[in-house]
Amino acid sequence: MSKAKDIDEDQLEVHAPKRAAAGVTGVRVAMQRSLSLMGPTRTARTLLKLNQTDGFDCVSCAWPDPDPENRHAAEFCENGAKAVADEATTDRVTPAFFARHSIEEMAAHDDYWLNMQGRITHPMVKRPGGTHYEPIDWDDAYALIGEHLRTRESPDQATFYTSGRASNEAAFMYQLFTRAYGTNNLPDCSNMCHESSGTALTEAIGIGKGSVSLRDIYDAKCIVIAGQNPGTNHPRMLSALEIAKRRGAKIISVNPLREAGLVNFRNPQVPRGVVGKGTEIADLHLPIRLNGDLALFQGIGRLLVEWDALDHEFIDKHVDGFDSWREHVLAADWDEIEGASGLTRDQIAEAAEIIRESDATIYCWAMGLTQHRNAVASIREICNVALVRGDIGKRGAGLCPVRGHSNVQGDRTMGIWERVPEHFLDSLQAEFGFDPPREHGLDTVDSIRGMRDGKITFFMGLGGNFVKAAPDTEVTADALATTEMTVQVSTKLNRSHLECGDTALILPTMGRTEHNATSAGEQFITVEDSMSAVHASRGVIPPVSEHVRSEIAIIAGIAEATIGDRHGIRWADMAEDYNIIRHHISRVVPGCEEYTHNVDRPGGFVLPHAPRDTRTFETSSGKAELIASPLEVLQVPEGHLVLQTLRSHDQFNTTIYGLSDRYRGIEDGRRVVFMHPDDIAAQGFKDRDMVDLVTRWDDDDVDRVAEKFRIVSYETPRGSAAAYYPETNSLVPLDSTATGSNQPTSKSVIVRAVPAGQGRSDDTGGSQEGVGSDDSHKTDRQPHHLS
Ligand SMILES: Nc1nc2c(c(=O)[nH]1)N[C@H]1C(S)=C(S)[C@@H](COP(=O)(O)OP(=O)(O)OC[C@H]3O[C@@H](n4cnc5c(=O)[nH]c(N)nc54)[C@H](O)[C@@H]3O)O[C@H]1N2
Ligand SMILES: Nc1nc2c(c(=O)[nH]1)N[C@H]1C(S)=C(S)[C@@H](COP(=O)(O)OP(=O)(O)OC[C@H]3O[C@@H](n4cnc5c(=O)[nH]c(N)nc54)[C@H](O)[C@@H]3O)O[C@H]1N2
Ligand code: SF4
Ligand SMILES: [Mo]
Repeated sequence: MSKAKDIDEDQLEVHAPKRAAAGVTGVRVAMQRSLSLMGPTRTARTLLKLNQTDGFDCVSCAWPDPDPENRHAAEFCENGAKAVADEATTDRVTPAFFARHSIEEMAAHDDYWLNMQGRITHPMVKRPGGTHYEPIDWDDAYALIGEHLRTRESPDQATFYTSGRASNEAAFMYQLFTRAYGTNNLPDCSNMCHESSGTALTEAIGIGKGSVSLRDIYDAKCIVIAGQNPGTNHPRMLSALEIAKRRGAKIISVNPLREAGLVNFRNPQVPRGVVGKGTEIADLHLPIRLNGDLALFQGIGRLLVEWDALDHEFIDKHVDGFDSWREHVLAADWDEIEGASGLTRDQIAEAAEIIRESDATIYCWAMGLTQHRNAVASIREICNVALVRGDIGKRGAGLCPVRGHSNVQGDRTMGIWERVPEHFLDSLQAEFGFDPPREHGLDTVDSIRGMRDGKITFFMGLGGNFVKAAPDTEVTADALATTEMTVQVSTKLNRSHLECGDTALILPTMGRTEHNATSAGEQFITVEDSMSAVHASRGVIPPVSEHVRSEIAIIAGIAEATIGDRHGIRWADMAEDYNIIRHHISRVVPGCEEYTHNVDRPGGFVLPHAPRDTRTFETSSGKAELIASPLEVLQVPEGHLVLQTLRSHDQFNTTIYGLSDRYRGIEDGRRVVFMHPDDIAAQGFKDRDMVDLVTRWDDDDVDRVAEKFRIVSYETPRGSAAAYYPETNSLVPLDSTATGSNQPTSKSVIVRAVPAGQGRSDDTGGSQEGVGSDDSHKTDRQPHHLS
């Protein structure tokens, strides 16, 4: 009956990596996937409305849309189409499916199989001790949740996670419910994504969001792209880079890997891209060692100071802390910089030279920067360089953290944040007349600790796949299993339905592709992209089943069953007429005055951003803050590698669409570890050998193991390895987080490879060449940093 087979890793094929991204292959793959999952009618109905002003916002990444007058008829990329096909699939997971498959049996399948079963059609419950999910009425489900939440000793025993696909309306209602219930425990995927960016930017410029628009990208003279793989994760960014290139911009790529889209791009939307050679994107590629970015940007800073290539007028007027930063970078040691970055002084000078020549530079970054222990310091260093060049609040220049999930930025704007500012809580209080909790809540990592330690007994996920997205898979799974109740609002089956609490609910929801009518008529939702543009999104196809509900209806149902009309909040009315939610938003959320009106015009509106709009900075000094950070160098013991955990071209986070990481040449398998040929040899292995990956975290003295990975010889700096997320999440220790943001360090896991089968044995240390005695690994085998 099942629609897909589990992955057979023996089918793995390894080809030479591709140099160019997109082109006809991208179009072909997108169409094939769409037709096979959705059929021709749904393919046409959805794709023609994808990212159009009268259609729906792409469910994949947060890259912005061009102005309404400049949109193509096909304003999407291969991976946007795959995401739509994945949601709008015609396959269904029905009560009969759950009757056939016990939880134990489903758990024996892999994540690819789980997702391929299709869309969930009915609310389901697993009762304590149950082996199967059974159908449950919506009202009974709400009552069960309400009963549980009302009988907690403290609201802080519950935690409410959000994944970044939730609409602004759903997010606003969810945080309202959580706070009206009495807790700020609002962890979200952002805690694992751009938390480090938000922290660094708020300290540096007073606002945690990027400062550029799409027009700025077109107008930039130089664009630095660090720790980001746009060809796969933000594919239409390449179209914008192509425009910038044609207008003369220089592009610098900072990445351990030579990612296809950064090297060459064949735009499938223009004939020359389909048939021609495409556009060479990067003018300079810096193959940086993992976690070398702090050193690189200090090196660039040092050269800019030495060359006096600084915007003194801007610094005098707008910048605080310049003198101490200047002293600091002038003292930076070139040997250390070269060692930490793996780059030569000449390479760094070449980059600095391009930045010096440009009077408008944009700095883009993503997970390659945010998921390290010193991530906040590294991003601060990027801000430092941008600020001393005056590259903010002017055309063609600025800071551009490229967001992941399509509405992750909007969810934060709407108050999904365990540490939301006081003024937001004041507005909430003024609007709804209750006293919201003021104490900070728990983020993702602290929620896991809370569950593990028995302090949290209830987990709810508004979307997402918590157990696979979070670090330390086994620890997180055990933590969820200790809870009394887990509630997952989901579209598709995933591991978080199987690693669950005593009572577990699956509440199936409509996706963004589906149109949504209530007794008050057709409804639309709103979203915010990575560049602070907010606009409407209207679904176009019928909901998967008459039994699924919108996220907004589900939140309203749970709220009514839990707190009823305690604060006089009109939950049911909001769920009928989303304009009521938008009116509340307009009075609570800064920058959203006239929200109802502004979101409903083509292209929507752009939220205010003081540094971008007026070069003003809402920091304590009233100026942009330069901060000098000690140059930390990741120390890697002999025989060990730094492992980054990244995305293939055929997945969306924990959702595995297929088995083709086309650009990197990997087909029909996912358990691979990319290594430099010399590292392979030095560790006594050969290409394609099967290994286990082991990491030792001294804090708990536990070896974490991920088994059975094929070694693939790859162009990556020596000492820097790579493997796919989420297969490697079991290696990321829960307590290994970024200083200042508590974000898991998924891009710098210190591992050693051992022959397959030996990872779980007691004494793997001794079997490794170049690794000291057992005593030595207590001090050597974990990441620590020199100051
Ligand atoms: N198709 C698709 N699109 C997506 C997603 C998806 O899974 N699939 N996920 C969405 C989400 S939630 C997010 S957050 C974004 C993620 O978008 P990305 O951040 O592009 O995602 P990753 O695959 O994690 O890639 C990280 C990149 O950083 C590089 N890198 C790793 N470590 C370092 C380092 O220390 N320094 C430098 N300079 N580079 C480094 C890697 O080689 C890789 O190119 O994409 C979003 N879009
Ligand atoms: N090792 C490692 N770990 C990482 C990362 C990494 O790079 N390396 N990246 C981190 C990052 S950047 C992120 S953002 C997180 C992602 O963490 P999450 O956001 O938690 O994970 P996703 O895989 O995006 O969630 C997929 C699930 O969302 C549900 N879903 C899809 N669409 C909808 C919808 O419209 N509504 C609802 N209610 N549910 C829906 C489906 O059931 C699907 O199974 O993972 C983080 N974890
Ligand atoms: S770039 Fe991102 S938002 Fe745009 S179509 Fe592609 S996946 Fe969707
Ligand atoms: Mo993300």
